[in-house]
Amino acid sequence: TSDHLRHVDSMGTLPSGTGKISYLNAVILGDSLASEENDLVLPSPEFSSQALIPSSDKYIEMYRRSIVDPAGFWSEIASLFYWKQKWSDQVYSENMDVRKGPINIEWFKGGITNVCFNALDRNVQAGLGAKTAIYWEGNEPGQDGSLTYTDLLERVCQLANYLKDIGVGKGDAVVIYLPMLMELPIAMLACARIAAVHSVVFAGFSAESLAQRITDCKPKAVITCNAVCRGSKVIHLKDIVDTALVESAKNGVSVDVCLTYENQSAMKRETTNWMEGRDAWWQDTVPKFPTTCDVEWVDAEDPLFLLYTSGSTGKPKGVLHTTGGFMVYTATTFKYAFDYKLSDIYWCTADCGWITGHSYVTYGPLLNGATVIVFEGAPNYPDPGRCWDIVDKYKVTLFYTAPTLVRSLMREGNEYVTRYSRKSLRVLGSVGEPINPSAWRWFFNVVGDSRCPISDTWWQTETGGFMITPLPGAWPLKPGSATFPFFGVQPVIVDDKGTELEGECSGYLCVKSSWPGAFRTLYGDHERYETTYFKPFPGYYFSGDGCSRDKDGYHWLTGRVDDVINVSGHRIGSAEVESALVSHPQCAEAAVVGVEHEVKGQAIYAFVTLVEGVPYSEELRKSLVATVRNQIGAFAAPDNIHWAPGLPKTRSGKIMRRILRKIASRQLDELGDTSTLADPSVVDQLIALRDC
Ligand code: 6R9
Repeated sequence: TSDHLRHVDSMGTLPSGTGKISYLNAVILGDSLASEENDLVLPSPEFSSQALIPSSDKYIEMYRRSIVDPAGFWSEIASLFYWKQKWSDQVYSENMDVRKGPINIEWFKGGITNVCFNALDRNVQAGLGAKTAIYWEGNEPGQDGSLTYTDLLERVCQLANYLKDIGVGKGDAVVIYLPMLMELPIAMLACARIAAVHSVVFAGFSAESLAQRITDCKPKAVITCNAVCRGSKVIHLKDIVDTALVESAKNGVSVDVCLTYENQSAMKRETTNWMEGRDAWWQDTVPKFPTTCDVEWVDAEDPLFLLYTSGSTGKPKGVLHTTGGFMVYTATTFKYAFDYKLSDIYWCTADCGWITGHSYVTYGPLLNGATVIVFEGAPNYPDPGRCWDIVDKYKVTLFYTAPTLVRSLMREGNEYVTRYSRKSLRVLGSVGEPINPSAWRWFFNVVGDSRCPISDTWWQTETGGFMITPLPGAWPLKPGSATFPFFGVQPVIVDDKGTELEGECSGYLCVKSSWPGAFRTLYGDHERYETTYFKPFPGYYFSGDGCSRDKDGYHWLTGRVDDVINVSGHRIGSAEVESALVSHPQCAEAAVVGVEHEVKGQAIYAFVTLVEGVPYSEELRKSLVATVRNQIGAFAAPDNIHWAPGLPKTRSGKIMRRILRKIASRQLDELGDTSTLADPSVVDQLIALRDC
């Protein structure tokens, strides 16, 4: 058995109080406030008694089984889904060790199924046809809509038929560039139904970023809408797509069809730029197709979708997820981490442009037959009470969001929260970055009225679903800790040399052996997949995150250890921002680091060296920031441009980001050894220019 399991076993007596955890400071949910002194928050007996996993004993029993017998554990769960044909006797096969040959992960191979069928047809057949699948809430309060499972199935079938009609078939890519309209999950599911591979691009990405992704995956069609309102701004998405398609055509990738939804509240069709022959209005074409559509049955290992994400170097990576494992894993993690019941109303504030919106707006919840809220607007529009207004309006029971949103609403004061009832809330969730204990406490005490457990879910685009997460009802929580691994997940913490650390420790977070939701490759670049994730610590999947484990076995994520910056929960590669900056004609060189930010978690801080003879100016600063906005998207714009006559480099020419991080965060007494720099005097020059 694994070390982790031994570790869990050694605490097997929880929560009776005879285990390793000291209960001196424990509070029972609902009994009193979680505060600085009370660092353990126990689920209330009422919550635990109704929970799917009511005790740590039950967790330990299931966890043990999942590690000792993964094939048995996961095939029992997978049998709850519809398979046209069962998988082969070998439930999974894996090689996660680069020393033993190519990395290869397969789950339920030979099994024939379809994720859309399981999310929609199966639920309708089970009698959920009249249940609300999606409540849609628009940008303006009062704009709303809803679809039952039967409605959703019909809409998905119409679009699937349309896509087939224009020639999209099994294995073809479709790029989706849509805001949070119901049409976004509809488009994802329609692709899944006909075995097309969707690649959703977050609608905050620039034309250039969109073009880059289109060029990489060569879609048969792009699905978009003409415009969207975000808060009080109107954004012309179709124009962005038009520009991107011109750009990708220059790279030799031309797209034949651009299906455009007319988002009437934002823009009328008459004012929308149009290319005859290529562009089609969704409303004019899709509803003409039949409301039933045969399912394209696929192998469990056939691709389901591609999602581009940022790495520490180079261009964005196309993370590829396949069908069977992703389906089983997202549905199961959703069910247990939120203690899901059929009567729940679930709201995840993430956009479907990110992995959270794939796994936990669309697939995980709908596979469980859940009612999901899709919110198009901004959480602080028309005022910072909007989220709680929506919670009361739809009687939301499960609310899943990001620490950056919690912190930004916390700053607005409790009044915006307490004026709403929120009594429907049952479980809260957090994702995207470590949640700091003070934000955790505010979320717990103020939003959840000290009643609702918080599932702080650690996972990644690459992992497909939750990896380390509380199961509400099972474990006492610690504010700021993601607690323990999900079933079947074996996290290990290693040192520089890749040696597994035991007990209380801190190091690099890796995972030993595969889980069904794991990504299978980076699209078109299996070598980069192996190099980035499996070579740093042979034998393990390397997450890129730092982590410590405390004396009670709780996991505490400490942030990225590579050059990925996490701004408001969005992953941004420093190399991408640097390459945008150096594309500016007056920029000679740039180095980008993350600095702590009160609301966003991290902010982008850029050191910029100008072309010889170009003077610093406010105007130039603005134009550099605009370049990043245009090339990546507004969310990646640097908060700071620090003029740099030179950058600190080693004699071999490597930029020492460690030093830049210290200068950026004003920790000048912690610069460390600068003697190995090719020119140590650049450090003093940078310090002198820090407030210019
Ligand atoms: C799901 C998602 C992944 C990175 C990951 C880590 C950070 C996400 C976290 C968390 C601490 C949590 N992260 N959830 N850190 N606690 N609960 O966000 O995927 O966009 O790929 O980002 O986000 O640094 O490595 P993705």
